[in-house]
Amino acid sequence: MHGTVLTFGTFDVFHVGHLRILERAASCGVRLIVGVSTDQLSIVKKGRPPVYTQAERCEIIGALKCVEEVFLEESLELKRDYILHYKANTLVMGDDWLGKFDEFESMCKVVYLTRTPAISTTEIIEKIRV
Ligand code: C2G
Repeated sequence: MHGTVLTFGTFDVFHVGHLRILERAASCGVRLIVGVSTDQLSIVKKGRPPVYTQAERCEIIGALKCVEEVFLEESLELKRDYILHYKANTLVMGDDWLGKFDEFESMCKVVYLTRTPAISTTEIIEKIRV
């Protein structure tokens, strides 16, 4: 357990599934840096704008004890640049991305952690709606 851990996400309508993966990611190293997807990238990934703006999502993630630093993730194509820029030793992602980032194993350790079942921003929005 050493070095810088990097993870990415939209983290919209923050919930314990997000918290758990961030705390587990943080335990993989000395410091956790989080790339929070811009509103634009979230629209590309999810097909809808996030409920919380990028500024609000960065504020929430940045306030977490287990997070040392946050930055805006502009594109899914910039991971190599982000890994180099932050000199990350470990890239952590939820296992819904299993295998998708194996190409970076030449640069850093790639760890896929199991998602927390039965909770998602989409489900929360649906629950609130009814
Ligand atoms: N997550 C989780 N359990 C849940 C929901 C989400 O562990 N119930 C994890 C996801 O696996 C991801 C992180 O929380 O690692 C953030 O989830 P999203 O905000 O949905 O992020 P995503 O759209 O997967 O963005 O470059 C990668 C992308 O930006 C990742």
